[in-house]
Amino acid sequence: MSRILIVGSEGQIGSQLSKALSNRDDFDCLFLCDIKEKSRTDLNYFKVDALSYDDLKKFINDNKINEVYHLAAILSAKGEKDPMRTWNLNMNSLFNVLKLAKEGIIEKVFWPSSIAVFGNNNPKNDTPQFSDKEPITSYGISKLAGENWCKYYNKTYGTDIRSIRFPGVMSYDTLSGGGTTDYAVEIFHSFKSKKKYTSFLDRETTLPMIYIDDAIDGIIKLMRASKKKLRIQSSYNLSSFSMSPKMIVEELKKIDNKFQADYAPDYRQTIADSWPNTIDDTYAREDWDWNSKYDFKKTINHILSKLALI
Ligand code: AKB
Repeated sequence: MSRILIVGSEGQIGSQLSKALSNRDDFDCLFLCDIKEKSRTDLNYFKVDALSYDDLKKFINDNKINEVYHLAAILSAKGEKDPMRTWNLNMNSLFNVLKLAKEGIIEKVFWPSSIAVFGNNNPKNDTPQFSDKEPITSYGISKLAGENWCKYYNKTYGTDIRSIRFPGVMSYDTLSGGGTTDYAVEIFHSFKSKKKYTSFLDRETTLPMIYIDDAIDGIIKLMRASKKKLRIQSSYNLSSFSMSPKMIVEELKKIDNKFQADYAPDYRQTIADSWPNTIDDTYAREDWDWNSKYDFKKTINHILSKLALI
């Protein structure tokens, strides 16, 4: 049975993954860690710096952890404010986890990559698994390098590192914090507080997105899949639906026609323009039965009901 550690448990994905895992009974023990003093949850939380190999190793050894979900990262937009800090955190924390896997201290790792690995030279629609990758952000460069290192460790040292290239994740309670797709979470909070929302992406900018419940489901499915079936050793393309800021505004106006939004694209527009519009996720569907449950409308309705807005 697994003894699980979520590194970066207080972030957008970590906070929901810890809830989802704590409701399951197919593992022995769940530990959460992050660099914050306290967790927002009442789960088994510890402050551990993933950049310290010694601290991480001690924590993992002391608690006999064998499965790690390494989610700590600086995202695309925030990453551009300090590209070297982004590279340092994203890569060196991953190297620490990879090293522990190589040493046989941990048996299985999940690590998220992103559509940010793509750049301007791949097809924008149904971007294939093996398309060109010329990321334009420090975050994207770190995710692409990380993917290649995961593949290298799996092939060279026989480790079991699994990964998904996430689209923008839509959630309702934890903001993603520093992403180019954050508008899709922020807008609901403006709507709730009856404030006008100014989108930092233009109205028609269409990006691949996924609802948090589907994202969590994808992680758990991939981690529970048979290793023999996994053809992708780097990171799996994953798709759910695609949408633009205008599409959300139209849905919100149907509920309250006084809701106002305008558009003031900033540096994040260039990042969004370099990313795919839609993703081809055939490998994920074939290898581990990936199928999303939430389309655009269902996602909007779920978020609105979670925020008690409908
Ligand atoms: C971001 O916008 O940086 C992230 C991502 C797509 O990886 N949400």
